[in-house]
Amino acid sequence: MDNCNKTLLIILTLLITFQRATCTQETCREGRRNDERYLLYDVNPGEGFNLRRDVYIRVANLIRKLNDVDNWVLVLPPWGNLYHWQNVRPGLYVPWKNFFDVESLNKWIPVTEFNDYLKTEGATVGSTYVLQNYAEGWGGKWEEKYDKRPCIERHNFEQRDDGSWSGQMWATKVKTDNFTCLSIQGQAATLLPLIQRDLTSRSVFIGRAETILHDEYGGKWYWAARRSMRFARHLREEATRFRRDYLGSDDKQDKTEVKDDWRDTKPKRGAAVGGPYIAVHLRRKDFVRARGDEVPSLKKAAQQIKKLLQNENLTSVFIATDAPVMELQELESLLPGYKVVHYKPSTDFLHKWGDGGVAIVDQIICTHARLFTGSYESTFSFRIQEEREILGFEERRTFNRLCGKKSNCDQPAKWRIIY
Ligand SMILES: Nc1nc2c(ncn2[C@@H]2O[C@H](COP(=O)(O)OP(=O)(O)O)[C@@H](O)[C@H]2O)c(=O)[nH]1
Ligand SMILES: [Mg+2]
Repeated sequence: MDNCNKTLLIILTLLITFQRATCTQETCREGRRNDERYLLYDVNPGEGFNLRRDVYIRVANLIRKLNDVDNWVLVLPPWGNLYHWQNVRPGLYVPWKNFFDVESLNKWIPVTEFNDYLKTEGATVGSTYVLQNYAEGWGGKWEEKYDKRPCIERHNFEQRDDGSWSGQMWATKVKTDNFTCLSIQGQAATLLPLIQRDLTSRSVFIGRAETILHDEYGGKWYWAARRSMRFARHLREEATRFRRDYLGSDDKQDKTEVKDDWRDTKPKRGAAVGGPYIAVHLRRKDFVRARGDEVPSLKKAAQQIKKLLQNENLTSVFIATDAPVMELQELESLLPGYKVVHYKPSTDFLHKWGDGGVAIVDQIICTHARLFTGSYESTFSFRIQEEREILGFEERRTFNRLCGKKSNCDQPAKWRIIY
């Protein structure tokens, strides 16, 4: 090699090194490494926002394990069309950055939005697996297994003349080379050999991912993935303003300040005090029918709220609820002499962030209360309890729920944070 070529080579190497060293999550993706592979997943359309957050943790920790040897990126399934979100137009899907701090997620596993995936990979996926249970059931004996089986439920993929398949993924028509319905019983890691052996596909889509269980519910990795799921800044700021203006609550006084990076945030149990209000998550709508005796009447709810306020020596109660306005007004009338606070978004906020954004602001406000009480078996309430564990509240101020018919009802299980 002559000197001129040598110099050129050195300059080129330097350029490449420099680009690697200075890239951010987004720019890296454009000059991505060739061995980078993508895992896409989705959840049964009937499932709500807060179970979906739980499924994210299962899949995130699958990526973590895959990345012991490979280089996988998780594609975040767009949000939309959820049963409860009536103000979000059907057919409209929104990215995770509307609700979550994606940089924070990236500190646990590499993630990318579906839109960005489409830009770099196009509307194609190597292999698609739609998960399902075994048609014949468990067979009485629990073993981890999966098998290719005929599809039990209807799906929206069809085979094309060239043998490949085409189907809808979040309102985008996507081509996939292989399509399989996979009966499975097991946890996220049960899928490891399946994905690791699929060497021909650069990308894999897992449908109905809620079918797999957690590898380790409530363990160290569970909590790491959970802590990485910080809400988007604009939602946190909206909640902060509301707490300050209507509830006399701020992080410094409430001792709920957190570090910029969730990995540095490890408060001691009991360090968090919370704002001068109690918060109630009063789940109504479908729960009134489906959870019958476990859901209190409004009168019973008001009695329990009064008691909690008296115990805490407080006069303000924040109500997060999916109840119709009439029910909320009735509850308010049952609490005379107390300050009943409810978050109502501006039209602008609702237009921008939809019902999902409003629900998150409600959750953040509940998270910062002196004491929280939730609703029986509501994932919306469970996620608030987890957020309070992350902030370092005393257990007795977090793991509570309103009783229905039976006044001395069982209280929620305590899923304590682990670092
Ligand atoms: N804004 C607001 N929405 C709520 C509240 N409770 C329930 N919702 C709505 O109803 C949905 C509840 O569904 P999900 O997340 O599945 O929780 P779960 O059904 O209670 O386990 C939420 O995603 C919200 O859209 C609340 O207190 N405030
Ligand atoms: Mg639900």
